[in-house]
Amino acid sequence: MQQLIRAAQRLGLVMMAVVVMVGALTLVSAPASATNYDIKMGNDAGLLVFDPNVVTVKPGDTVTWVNNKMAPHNVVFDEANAPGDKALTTAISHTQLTFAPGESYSTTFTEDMPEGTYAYYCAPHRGAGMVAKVILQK
Ligand SMILES: [Cu+2]
Repeated sequence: MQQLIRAAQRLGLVMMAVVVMVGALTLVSAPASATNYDIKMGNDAGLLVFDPNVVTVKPGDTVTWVNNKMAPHNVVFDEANAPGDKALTTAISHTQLTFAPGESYSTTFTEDMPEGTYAYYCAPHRGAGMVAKVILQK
């Protein structure tokens, strides 16, 4: 009988250890939830702006630019106004013009990208003030 009790106690300890370990693993491996930010190209009132024109993202987050009004638009990141080099700003730019409403493209900001403010503009409307930024915060 005592042996049985001891065995049951040991089993209880093992079960507790398993629960604690699984719990710890879950806490460590839980991925930070990635967020998607939609940015309208041309706001609802028909102004030549990105709306919103500033978004702050974390690594893993995605920014999606959606053609809204006053096309054509595009998204050009400028290495002079970004923490990354030309290769990076070229890689995250979308120079192809969008014409149709609802057309979109996305960029995911990743852990290997330097933290900071990434300024971008719409090439056809830069002079009209269609400029904006993505702030990558780690
Ligand atoms: Cu534009």
